Amino acid sequence: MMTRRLMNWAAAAAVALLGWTSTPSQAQEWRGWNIHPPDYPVSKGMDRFTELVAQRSNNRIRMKTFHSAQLGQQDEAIQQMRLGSIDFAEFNMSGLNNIVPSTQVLTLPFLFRSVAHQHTVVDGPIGDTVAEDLANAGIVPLAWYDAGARSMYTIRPVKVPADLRGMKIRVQTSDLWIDIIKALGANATPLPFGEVYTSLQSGVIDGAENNWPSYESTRHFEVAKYFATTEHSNVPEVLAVSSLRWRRLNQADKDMLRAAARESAQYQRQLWAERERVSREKVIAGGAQVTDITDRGPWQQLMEPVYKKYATDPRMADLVRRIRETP
Ligand code: GTR
Repeated sequence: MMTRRLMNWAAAAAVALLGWTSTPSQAQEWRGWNIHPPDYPVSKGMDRFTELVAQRSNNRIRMKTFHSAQLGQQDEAIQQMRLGSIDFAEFNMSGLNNIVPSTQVLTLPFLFRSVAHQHTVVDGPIGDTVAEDLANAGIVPLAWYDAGARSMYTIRPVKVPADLRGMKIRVQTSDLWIDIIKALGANATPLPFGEVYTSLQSGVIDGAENNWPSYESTRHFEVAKYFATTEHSNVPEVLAVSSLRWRRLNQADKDMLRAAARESAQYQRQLWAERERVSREKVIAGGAQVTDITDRGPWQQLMEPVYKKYATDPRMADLVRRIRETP
C-alpha cells in the first residue's frame, strides 16, 4: 500500500512532469491551415494572430500559416485538426455542421438581423456554448471571424426562387446546406471549394453560393456571372486550435493565445467590411450582373421545412430562441 508520503511524492512528480511537457522555454513550431489566398481578410487576420503570438512568447511559439489550401481542402483540414497534424486553422461553421450539431444553429438561413446582432451572439454566451461543443470535438475556438452574408450566383439569371428550380448548386459538406438548397427547389451538389471554378466551367454545376469576397477572390464571377443578393445565411467562422495542442499548454499561454486571437478578430472584422465593398465593385467591373433582391420574404418562407428539421430539437430550439431574443 502506498503511504501518504509516497502518494504526495507521486502527485508532485506528476505535476512536475505535466509542467515539463509544456516548459515555457521549449520552442514550438505550429502548422496552420487556411483556405484563402494571402491578401484575403481571414489570411491577414491569421497573420496578425501569429505575429502577436511570436512577439508575446518571445518567439517560443512559432506559427506558420499555409494559405491557399496548401494543406488540403476544408474537410481534410478538419480531420487533420482533430488528429493534431494541423495545429490551428480558420474554419467556416458549414463544414462543421455534420460533426457538431450546434454549429447548425449559426448556419440557419435568415437568422441574424445585422452584423452587430451576430457579433453580440457569437461573442457572448451562445458563441461560448457552440465553442464548447467544438472543443469537445477536438477543435478549440479562440475567436470569431466575419464571413458576411452568402448569396446565390449562377450561370443563368435568378430573380425569384422559382428561377433556381432544377439548377445544380454547389454546397459545402453539410446536410443542412443540402436541405436549404432542396427547400429552394434546386439540387445540391457537395464539392470542395477548390473545385467550384472548374465545375462551373464544365457544367457539373449551374451555380454556387458565397459572400462577395470569395466570389471575387476565386474569380467565380468569370464563370457564373449572375449574382442575386439573397443574403440567405450569415454563417460565421472561427480561428481555432487543435485540442491536442491546446491541452499541452499552460494557463498563461492559453490566455495569451486567446487575447491575441481576439485582437486579430477585431482587425479581421475591419478588413472584412472594407473588402466586401471592394469585392463588389471588382466583380461588377469584371462583368458580373447583380440582381438586388429587395424582398427576401419569398425566400425566407421556403425555409420553413429547414427550421422544422433543424430547430425543433429542444436544445436547438432554445438556442434559436435565445439568438432571436438577443438585442
Ligand atoms: C468561404 C469561407 C470558407 C469556405 C468557403 C466555401 O466564404 O470563408 O471557409 O467555407 O466559403 O464555400 O467552401
